[in-house]
Amino acid sequence: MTETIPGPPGLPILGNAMDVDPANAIMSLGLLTDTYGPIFKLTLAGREKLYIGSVELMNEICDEKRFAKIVHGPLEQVRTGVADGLFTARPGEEAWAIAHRTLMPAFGPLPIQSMFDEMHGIACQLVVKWARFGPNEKINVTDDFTRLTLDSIALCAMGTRFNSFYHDEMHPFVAAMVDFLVESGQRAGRLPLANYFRRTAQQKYDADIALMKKVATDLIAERRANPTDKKDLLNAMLHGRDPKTGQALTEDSIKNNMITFLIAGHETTSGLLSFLFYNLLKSPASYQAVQREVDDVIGNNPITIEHMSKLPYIDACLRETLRLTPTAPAFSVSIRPDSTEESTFIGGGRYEVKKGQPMTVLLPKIHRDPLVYGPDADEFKPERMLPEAFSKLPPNSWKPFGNGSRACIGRPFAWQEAILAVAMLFQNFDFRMEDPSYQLEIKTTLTLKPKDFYMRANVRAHIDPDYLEKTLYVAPSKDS
Ligand code: FDE
Repeated sequence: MTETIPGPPGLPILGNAMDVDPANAIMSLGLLTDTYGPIFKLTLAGREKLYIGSVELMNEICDEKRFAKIVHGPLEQVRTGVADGLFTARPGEEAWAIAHRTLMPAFGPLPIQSMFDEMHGIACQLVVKWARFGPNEKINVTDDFTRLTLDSIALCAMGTRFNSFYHDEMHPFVAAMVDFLVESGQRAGRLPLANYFRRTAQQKYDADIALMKKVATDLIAERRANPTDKKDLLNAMLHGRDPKTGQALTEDSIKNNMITFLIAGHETTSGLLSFLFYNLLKSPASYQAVQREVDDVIGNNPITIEHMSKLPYIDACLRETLRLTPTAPAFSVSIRPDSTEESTFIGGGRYEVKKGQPMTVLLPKIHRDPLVYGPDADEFKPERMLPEAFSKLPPNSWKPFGNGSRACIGRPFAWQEAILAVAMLFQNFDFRMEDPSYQLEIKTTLTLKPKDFYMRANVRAHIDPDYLEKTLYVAPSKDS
């Protein structure tokens, strides 16, 4: 039997705009699930949209034979900046297929492993900074992880140093990007005419896009002027050929994807590391288990690529963090555009979905479905993500990297970067919360981050105070 999909009553013209907190869209949508159930509808910017909050429905709509990614809402606005780049391309756009096939190999397991030394070098800058800070300096956690992840993607994928650790201010790309993402989210909630009349906001939006384009254009020009044979992403963009059609990426596609990788390649990983430290500082048993694992597996030895696959507890903590706070918190699908059906039914025939109607999965809700994760679904328990338990999770119940052909291309990159950072930081420091009574607040800029989260770091007692100086600055003698 078909059922009417529930939802809050809307207002004329505005629809349900007042039901979503623009500063915290995903979290306020999650709250609506508590009232209306695992599927509900909202009319936003004149369009009826569905929201999904249970694994049962999620599992059905992850079927790529029936459904495909749809670009709408904030993502549609992000296209103003990066058009048909990988993240924002609509299904069927040729530029996506060409870029996807051309760039996949640059993010395969071997190239990622070959980035280890550069990732390690950037992580060393973070370790030195916090060691020099000493135990009393207040660490702005998300800012320093943003420096780490932005500098890592810029160096490993594009061969350039942003040197964010040597500046008080973040690289100008970051401010332009954050403002661009926030404004994209807000524009999506306004009617087109309302955007047209906001001239100052429009000028700022255009200026932010221009700045990001300039960063990308300069990086491309620099590489063209100083060619290398490094097998990195930028060279794959400039010189790679689509294995299927033999085509190269167009100039526009190169720029759009440079910006896409700079954005996607750091925001989400920075949030992941920040939430991880929050979780560990709130759960002493897990904190100690991470510490023990690092001491047992690595001890005081230099960290190497071989260690990366030998830290299952850190792995589980990262997975559990992305379960509770998936830093890319939603994605949307709809009936495949090449389908001949005008509508279809989900939920055992209960709910009718129309062609072109977006269904947005609310990952923080999916990931806390009590039918899968039990009554303690809201708690941080990395044990449920250890390899054996993880492999037994039902399909599509943990999807922080998205779905199918449109899933995250940067996953192995982000994973190696995160494990390395956690291992190095725990090898060298003891951490504590700056304010032990800190209550988690989430800041949304399309991605999630903890708000106003600070901690302090002491170099661990058994570490020789001169150790960092020696290991980092005394060059090995030529014959050693
Ligand atoms: C993608 C992605 C996704 C999907 C979305 C949709 O569907 O809409 C997701 C969910 C994600 N991603 C997530 C994430 C998380 C983390 C940590 C990350 N991510 C990281 C990273 C890094 C890098 C480099 C990246 N990332 C990138 C990327 C890209 C390019 C994309 C698009 C893909 C295609 O092809 O489409 C993504 N990513 Fe991520």
